[in-house]
Amino acid sequence: MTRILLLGGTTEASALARMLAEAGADAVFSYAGRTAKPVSQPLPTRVGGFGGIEGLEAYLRGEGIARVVDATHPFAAQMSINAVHACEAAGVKLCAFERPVWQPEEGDQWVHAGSIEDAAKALPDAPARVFLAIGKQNLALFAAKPQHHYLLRLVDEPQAPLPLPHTTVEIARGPFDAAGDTELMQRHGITHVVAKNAGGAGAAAKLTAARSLGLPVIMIGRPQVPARPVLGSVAEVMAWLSHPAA
Ligand code: 3Y8
Ligand code: NAP
Repeated sequence: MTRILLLGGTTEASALARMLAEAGADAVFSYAGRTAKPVSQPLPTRVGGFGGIEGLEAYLRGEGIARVVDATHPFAAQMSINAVHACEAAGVKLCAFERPVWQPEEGDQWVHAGSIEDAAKALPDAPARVFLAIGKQNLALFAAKPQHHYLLRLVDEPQAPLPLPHTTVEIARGPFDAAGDTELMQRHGITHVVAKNAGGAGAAAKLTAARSLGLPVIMIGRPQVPARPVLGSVAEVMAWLSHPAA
C-alpha cells in the first residue's frame, strides 16, 4: 500500500483528506500548528514543522512515505520549497494540489501588489478604513502606515499586542460568505480591502463584497515556488496517486 503524506491547511487539502479516508488510503495529514484548534481531519494527523528540508527528508524516509501531495496554501511558500527539495533527496514523488489564481471580474477595482510590502505602499496617505484580510503573520509590514484604521480577521485571539495602533479584531475561521463579508465591511465603513491571491472559494467572499460595495482591492500576487507537477482537482490527485509511474 502506497503511504501518502498530505501537507494540508486548506479547503482543498480537507476535501482530499475526505476522499483518501473513504478510499481507505494509508495517508497522514500534516498541519503546521499555526492555529490553536485546527479543524480535525478523517486521517491520522501530525501537527508541527518537520525541521526544515533535512527534517522532512528524515520524516519521509522514517515513515516510508512513497508519495507527497502539497495541498498547502499558495502563500505557504517555504513549505512548498522544502517539499520539492526533500522529496528530490528522498526519491519520493511529489505533486502540488493548488487552486488557480483569482482573476478580476467586471466591476472589480484591483490594484496589483507584487508582495505584502508593496501592498502596504499601495495604501493611500490620507487616513482610510482598511479590511486587512491577510491573517496575522505579516501585520508588522503595515506599521509603516499607522494612520489607517485596520479591520483584522484572525483565526485566534492575538496573544501579543498588535503592531498597529488603530485596529478592530474579528475572530473567525472561514470559509466565509459574500453576504457576511458585505455586512462586515459596511458595518465597519471599510474603504479599502487588502487580500492575498489565495484562489479557491474559502476566502473569495470579500472580493464579491468589495465588488458590490464598489471598493478597491489591493491584491497581493503569489510568491514564487519551484516547479513541480500541479494538479487542480481531487479527482486528478486521486488518479495521480493510483498510477505507480506517475
Ligand atoms: C492552520 C486550519 C479547511 C481550510 C480552511 C482556504 C480557506 C478558510 C480563508 C479572510 C482570509 C488567511 C488565513 C484563510 C483562509 C481557509 C482554510 C483559509 C485566510 C486555517 C487553518 C490554519 C490556517 C492558517 C492561517 C494563517 C493565515 C491564513 C487566516 C485550521 C483556518 C488570512 C490566508 O493566526 C495565524 O497565524 C494564522 C495564520 C497562515 C495567514 C497569515 O499569514 O496569518 N491561514 N488557516 C494550518 C496549519 O497549522 O497547518 O485552523 O482549521 C485554514 C484555512 N484558512 O480545512 O476548510 O483554503 O484558503 N486563512 C489568506 O487566504 O489570505 C483568511 O479573512 O478573508
Ligand atoms: P510557510 O511559511 O510556507 O512554512 C513555514 C514553516 O512552517 C515550514 O518551513 C514548516 O516548518 C512549517 N509548515 C508549513 N506548513 C506545514 C504543514 N502543512 N505541515 C507541517 N509543517 C508545516 O507556511 P505558512 O504560510 O505559515 O502556512 C502554515 C499553514 O497554514 C499551512 O498548512 C498552510 O497551508 C496554512 N495556510 C497558510 C495560509 C497563508 O496565507 N500563508 C493561508 C491558509 C492556510 P519546518 O521547516 O520546520 O518543516
